[in-house]
Amino acid sequence: MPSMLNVCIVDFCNCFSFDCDELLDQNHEDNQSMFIKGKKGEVCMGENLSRKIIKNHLLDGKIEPGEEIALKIDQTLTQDATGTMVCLEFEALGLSRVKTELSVSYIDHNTLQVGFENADDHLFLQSFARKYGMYFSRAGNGICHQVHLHRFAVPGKTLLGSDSHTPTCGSLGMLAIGAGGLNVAMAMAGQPFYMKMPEVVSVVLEGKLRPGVSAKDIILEILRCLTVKGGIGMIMEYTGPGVATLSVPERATVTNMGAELGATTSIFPSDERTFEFMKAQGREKGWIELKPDEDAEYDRVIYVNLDELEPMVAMPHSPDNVVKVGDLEGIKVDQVYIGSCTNSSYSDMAKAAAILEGKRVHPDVSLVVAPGSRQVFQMLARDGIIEKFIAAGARIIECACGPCVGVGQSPPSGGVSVRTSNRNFKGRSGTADARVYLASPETAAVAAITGKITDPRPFISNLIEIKEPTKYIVDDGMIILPADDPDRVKIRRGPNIKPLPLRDGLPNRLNKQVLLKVGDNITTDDIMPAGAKILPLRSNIPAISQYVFNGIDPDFPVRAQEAGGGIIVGGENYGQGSSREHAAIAPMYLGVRAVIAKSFARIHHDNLVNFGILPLCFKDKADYDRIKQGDLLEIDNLREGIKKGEIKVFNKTGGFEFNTYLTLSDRASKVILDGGLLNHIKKQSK
Ligand code: MIC
Ligand code: SF4
Repeated sequence: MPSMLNVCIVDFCNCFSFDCDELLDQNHEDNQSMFIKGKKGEVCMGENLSRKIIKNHLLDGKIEPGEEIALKIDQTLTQDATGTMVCLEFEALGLSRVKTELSVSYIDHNTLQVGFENADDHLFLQSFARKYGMYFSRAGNGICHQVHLHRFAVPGKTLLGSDSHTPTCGSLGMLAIGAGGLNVAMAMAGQPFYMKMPEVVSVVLEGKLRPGVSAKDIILEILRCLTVKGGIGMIMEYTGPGVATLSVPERATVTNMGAELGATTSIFPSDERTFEFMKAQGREKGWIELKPDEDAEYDRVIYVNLDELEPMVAMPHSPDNVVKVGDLEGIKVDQVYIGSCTNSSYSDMAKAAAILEGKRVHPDVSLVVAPGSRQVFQMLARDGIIEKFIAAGARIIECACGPCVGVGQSPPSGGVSVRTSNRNFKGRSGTADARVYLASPETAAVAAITGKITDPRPFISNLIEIKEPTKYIVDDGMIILPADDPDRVKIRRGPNIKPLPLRDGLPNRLNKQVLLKVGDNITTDDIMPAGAKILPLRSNIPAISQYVFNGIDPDFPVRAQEAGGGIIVGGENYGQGSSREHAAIAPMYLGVRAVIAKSFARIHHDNLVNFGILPLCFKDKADYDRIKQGDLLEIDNLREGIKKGEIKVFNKTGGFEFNTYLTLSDRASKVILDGGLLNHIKKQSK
C-alpha cells in the first residue's frame, strides 16, 4: 500500500465494503497529520443538505437508509445515445407533453455521422423535443453535463438524467441522479423516481490544494481509497473549509466522478462560490443559499486533506487503480486527450494551454483537445487560448463526448493514452489492447510535451492566475425551445429507429443454461459496448443485441439465441459504469431471464428489473465458485420466491442446490412479475 493516505475514513457502522480498520491504522502510521473526529452518539441533531432536498421532494416512503423512497423530479436530462429509447418509452406512456419543470434533450455522444443513423436519430430527437415540450440542445452545443451545469442547474432542485454522470450538477447544490432511460421517461411523465434511501456520507475537505494539484486529484484519491464499489448506496456530501476553495467547475469534476465510486450522487452546498458562478452565467436570480445545518448528522464521515494531496493517476483498466503520478514517471505516452464531461471547463482548458504555450507536442504523441461546451469553445477562441493549442500542435475536435466513449481518436495498437476523462475500462477507447490512464489536465498537458507520464508541478509556474471567468459568453442560440403548436410537429423517424421490444411476464419455472460466467466489476461497457461502430445502433435493439458481450465473448448472442435464452452469472458490482439500459434491453431481447451475481451496481440493477430480468444475489458468495458456464439451472415456484425475496436454484448439472435473494421493494417485485415496467403499467391501466 502506498504511503500517502490523504483520505481518512471514520466508519459509524460495521458494514462498509472495505476494511476500514486497516485504513485507519495506515492513516496513523503513514500520515501524522491525519486525524479522526466524531463518535457514534455524538450530539448531532441537524439535517444534512441531501436529506433537506430529499425531504422537500418526498412523495412517499421513509427517509431511512435502505428504505424505498419516491421522489418528485423537477428536471430531466437525456442524451442522444440513451435518448431515443427514452422517447420511445415516453411515447408508449401515451402522454402529449412532458410534465416536469424542465426536460432537456442533448445531442453530444455520437456526432460522428458516418452513416445516416446518427443524423436520423438527431432529427428524431429534435422533432420529439419540439412536440413533447423539451428543450433541445443541438449537436455542437456541448456535452450534456457541462451545458446543463452552465445553463440549467438550480440549487435545491432534483435532476434525473439518462446518463450516469448526471451527478455533475450536484456541484451546484442540486440532487442530480443518473438512471436508466425508462426511469427518466417516467419522470418526464410526472411520475416519481423510486430509489432506496442512500446513506449520506460527509466528505470533509480540509485545507487547500497546492499548485499543480487539481480537483481531479481529489476524486482520484477518494477512488483509490474507496474503490469503484465504495460509494454504492451512498450520497457523497462535500463539507468542510476546503469546499470554499473550489470553484463550481472544480466541484463538478469531483461530483462527476462520484459516479465511478458507484455513489447514488454527490453534492456540494450552494454558497458564495455558487453565486459567483451563477452570476457569471447571468443566472444569479436562480441562486439560493443551501447548506447543511451546523450540527448536521451523517451516516459516515470521511476527511480529505487537500494540503497533502499530490497529482494522481488512475492506471488501466479501472478508475480506482490509482497511484501518484510520481510513481509512474517515465511511462511512454502515444496519445493525450484533454476534454470530456469531467475536465473541460474554461480553466481546465486554459491551464492546459498555458502549459503548452511556446512548446510543441512531442513527436510521438497525438494531442486531442475537445472543449466541453460551445460556450467554453467560444471563450477559448476569443481569449486566444485555442491559438495556443493550435500552435503547440494539438488536434482540436468538436465539443462532444467523442474519444471518451470510443467515438473517434482511438489510440494505436497497444498504445498508451493519458486522458482527462473518467473511465478507462478495457476497450472503451475503441482499441482493445490500449492502456488508458486518467489524470488532471495539468498532468495530461505535460505528458503531451514530454511524451512521458511526468509530475506536472515543475511545469506550472504560469498557472497561478488562471481562474474561471467572472462573466461567460451567454448565447443559448443552439438550444431550441418546445413548439407552441405541438400538434403540427411531425416526428421524423428514420429507418434505423425500431420499436422497443417487450417481453411477457415471468414464467413460474425456469430451466435455463448458464450462458456466461464473468468476474467482478463487469461494466455496462462490457455487457453492451459503445464506440463508433456500435453506438449508431442504439435505436435498433435487434441490431445492437448482436454485440452483447462483444469484447468478452463475441459468440454470446448466437449462443444465447440458439439456447433459447438463459442465465448470466456475475461477481461483485455487476453492471457498474454507464446507465445505458441497452445493457438490459439487448440481453432481454436475446432471451436472458436472470443474472445471478454477488452484488449489483444500482442503475443496472434497476434497468434489469425494468426489463423483466431477475437480479438474483448469491446468499453464500462461495456458491459462485461452484457454478460453471454451461451448467443447467432450474428454478421452481419463481413467482412465490419473488414475493418472499428468496429463491432456491437447483444446479442440475452439478447436482446441488443453492440459495439466492432479491433486494426488491413490493413495488419492484410486482414490476418484475409482470415482465418489466412497461408491461406493469399497461396491466395497471387495464
Ligand atoms: C458513458 O460515459 O459511459 C456514457 C456513454 O455517457 C453512458 C451513457 C450511455 O451509455 O449512453 C453513461 O455514463 O451513462
Ligand atoms: Fe460523454 Fe464521456 Fe461524459 Fe459519458 S463520461 S457523458 S461519454 S464525456
